[in-house]
Amino acid sequence: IAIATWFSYRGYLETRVNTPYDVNKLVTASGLDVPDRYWGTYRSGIYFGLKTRDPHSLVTGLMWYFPHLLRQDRSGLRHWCEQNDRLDRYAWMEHDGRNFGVQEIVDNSAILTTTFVKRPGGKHGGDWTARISVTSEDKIRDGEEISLLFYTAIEENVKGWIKANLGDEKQLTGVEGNTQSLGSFIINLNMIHGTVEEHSFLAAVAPGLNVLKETVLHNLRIAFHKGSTKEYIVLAGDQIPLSIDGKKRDANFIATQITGKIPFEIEISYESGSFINRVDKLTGQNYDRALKTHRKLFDEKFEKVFKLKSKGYVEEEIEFAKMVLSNMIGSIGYFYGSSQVQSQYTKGPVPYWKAPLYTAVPSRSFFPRGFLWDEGFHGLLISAWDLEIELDIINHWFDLMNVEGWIPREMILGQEALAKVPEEFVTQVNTNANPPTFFLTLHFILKHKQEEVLEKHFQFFDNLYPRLQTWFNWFNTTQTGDIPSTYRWRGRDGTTNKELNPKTLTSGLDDYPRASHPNIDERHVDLRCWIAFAAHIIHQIGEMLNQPNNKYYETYQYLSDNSLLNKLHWSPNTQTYADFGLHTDKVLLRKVTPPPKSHAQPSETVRIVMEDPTLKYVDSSFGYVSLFPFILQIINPDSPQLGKVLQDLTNPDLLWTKHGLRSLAKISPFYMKYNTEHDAPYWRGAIWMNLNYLTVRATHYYSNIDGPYKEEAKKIYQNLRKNLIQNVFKQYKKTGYVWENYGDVHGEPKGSHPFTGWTSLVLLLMAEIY
Ligand code: 6A9
Repeated sequence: IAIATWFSYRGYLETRVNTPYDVNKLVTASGLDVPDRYWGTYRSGIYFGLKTRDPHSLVTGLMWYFPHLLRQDRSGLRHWCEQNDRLDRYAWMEHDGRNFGVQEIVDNSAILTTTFVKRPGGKHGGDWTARISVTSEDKIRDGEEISLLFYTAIEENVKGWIKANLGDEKQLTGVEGNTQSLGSFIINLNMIHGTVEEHSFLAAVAPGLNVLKETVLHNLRIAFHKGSTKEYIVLAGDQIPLSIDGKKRDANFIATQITGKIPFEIEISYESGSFINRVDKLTGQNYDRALKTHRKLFDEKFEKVFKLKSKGYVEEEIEFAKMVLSNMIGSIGYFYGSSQVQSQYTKGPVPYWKAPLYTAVPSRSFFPRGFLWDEGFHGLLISAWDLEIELDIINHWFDLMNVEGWIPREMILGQEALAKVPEEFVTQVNTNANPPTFFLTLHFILKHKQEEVLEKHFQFFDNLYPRLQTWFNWFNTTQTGDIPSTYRWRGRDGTTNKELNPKTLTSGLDDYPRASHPNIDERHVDLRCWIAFAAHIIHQIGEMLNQPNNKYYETYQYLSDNSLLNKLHWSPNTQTYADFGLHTDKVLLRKVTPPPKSHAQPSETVRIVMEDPTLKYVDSSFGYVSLFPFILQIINPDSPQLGKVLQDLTNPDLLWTKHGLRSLAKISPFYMKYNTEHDAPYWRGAIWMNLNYLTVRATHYYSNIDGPYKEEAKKIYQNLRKNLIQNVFKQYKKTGYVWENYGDVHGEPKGSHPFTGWTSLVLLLMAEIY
C-alpha cells in the first residue's frame, strides 16, 4: 500500500506542472463570439496578413520580391519580418486593433503600403478588404518590376477546404473555400492601378505554416511569354500531389503572384458567404471611403486619449507617436499551442495544455511571441488606448496559470512561433519567476479607468481576483529568501564557471550583475519591491471588490517598512540600495588553452575568481536594481534615502546620460563587460525604456507629494523625460526604427528592431500618463 501511494503521489507531483489552475477559464468569449475582433493582423511575425482568433485559422499573407534582385540563393523573398531583410523601415502607422490598419514598408526605397478595413455582417466575422500599393521614394524605383504574392492557407487540421478559381487562360481569378468557423467565403483580387506584367498562381500542399516561404521557393519557375524572349519568374500552377489511391489531395496553400512595374496597386477582398444583405462591396471607391472614415476616427481618438496636439507637439512628432502606438496594437498576435515545461518531478520537458494566447509582442522580427513581464508594460499603453483589448489579453495570460500558481515566462505557441526559437530556450521551468508587471497594468487601469471599470468591468476583476491571489502566493512562497521578508530570484546557476556573473534571466534583467556566487544567502532588492508592490495592488483590488483582505495590506506594510528595508538592503558603504549575497568583485574571464598535446578540448573562456567571496552588499552593481525602492515608490517621501537616490540619479559617473538613465553605473567594474566570450553586455550600461519609464513615473510621483525632495524630483522629472523622448525620436528619424535599447554614450540604437514593445512607452512619456 505504501508503495502504491508513493507511486500515485509521484504521479500527482509530476502532473502538477501542466495542470491548469481551474477548469473555469477567464476567457469566456473568443472566436466568433467576439465578431469585431475575429479577423485581425494576428500573425505578429509576418509583414502583412490576416487571420482569425481561432485555434486553427485560415491565414492570409503577403510575400514580395524584386525579380531582378532575387538572387541565386533566393534570399530576396520577403515574408516573415527579418532583420536580415534590411528594410529601411516598416511599421503600422495607424491601427485601432479592431477595424482597420495602415502600414508602411520601405524596402530599398520602394514603398509598400498595406492597408485593410473590416466590415461586420453575417454570422462568420464579416468581410475585409486589403490593399497593397507600391510606389517609390522620389519615384527613384518607378518603372522597376516587383512581384507581389498574396496567399491563403489552412493548417492541415482545419476542417474545411480552399480551392483556386481559374479563368479561361488558367489564371487565378480568386480563391473560394469553406471552413467550419468561416462558413463559405470567396477571396478576389482586383487591380487598382498599374499594369500587370505577369500573373501566375500556385496551388500546393504545404506541410506546415512554418514552411510557406520554402513551398513558394520550391515552386518558382522561369517562363517566357508568347513571342518574347523576356524571362519571367512565375509560380508553378497546380502542384497538388496525388495520394496513394490516385486521387488528388486537397490544396491547403494557394498563392497568386502579380508582377507589375512600380507604381501599382492591388486589392484583395474577402467576402463572407453568410453576409447576404450586403448593399455594396467593400472595394474600389467604397473601400477608399471606408478607410478614410476609420482614419478620421482614429485621429480623433488619438488626440482625445493622448492630447499631443494640445500639448504642442508638431506633426512629425505626432506621426511618430501614432506609429509607436499602432505598431504595438498592430503586432498583437493570436497564438495557439502548448509550451514545453518542466518541473523537478518530470523526467524531462512535458507539454503544457493546449491554449490560445492573445498578446502583444516585444518585437515583430526578433521575438514575435508573448513574454510575461514585457506584457505588463505593453498593458499600460494598450489599456490607455482600448481597455477591452487589454482585459482580454490579461484574461488570456491568467488562463495560462497552472494549479501551482505559476505562469511561464515565455510563450512559444504554435509552429510559427516555435520556428523562431533556438532549442535551448524553449523549455520553461516552473521554479522560475519573472517580474509580476501585470500589477503595474492593473494599478494603471484602476488609476486611469476607474469609472469604466466600475461601470463595465467589475466582473472582470471579480473573476481575476482568485487567480491574482494564487499568483501572488506563488511568488510569495517560492521566491522567498532564507531570512524572513527577503526574496531571491530562482534560476541562477551557482555551478557554472563560464559566466563572469551568472545570469538572472528570471528578473528580466538577464546579465545585470548580482552576487558573484549564487546561494541561499542572496537577497534581491528588486524582487522584494515587486512583491511589496504586488501586495499593495492586490489589497486595493480587494477593497474595490468589497472583499478587503488585511493580509495583503499587512504584507505590503511589512515589506515597505523603510527601516526594515534599510536594514536588509541599504548598504552603509555606498549609501545605496543593493542586493546582498556571497560576493567578490575580483573575477575576470580568461581564455585557457589546454596543454599542446591534449586534443580533447579547444581553448575556452572561463571565469577566474581571484579572491574568496564573502557575504556582503553587492556594492559594485549600482544601477536599475538599486533604484527599485524608488521606482516602485516604496521609499517614504521624507526619508533621507530618497534624497540620496535623487542625488545619485543625476550623477553622470553613475547612471545619468543625456539620452536617459543607463542600466549600470559607469564606475561599476561590470560596466559594459562581456559575460562570456560571446555574450555581449546587455543590461550592463545600455539605456532601456521600461525602467526609465518607471523612473520618470516615480519622479513624477515624488514631485507631486509633499516632502523635502519635491523640487529636486520635479527637476529630474522634466530633464529625464525630455532626454528620453528626444533620443528615441531622433534615432527613429535617423534609422527608421524604434529599438530594444540605446547606447549610453551616443544614444545610438542597439539590440533588435523594430522593438515597439516597452520602448513604445515613450508615447506615455510624451502624453505624461503614468
Ligand atoms: C532569444 C533568439 C531569432 C530580453 O523582450 C523580451 C526579453 C525580455 O523579457 C528580457 O527582459 N528580451 C530581456 O532581457 C528578449 C529575449 C529573447 C530571448 C530569446 C532567441 C531569437 O533568434
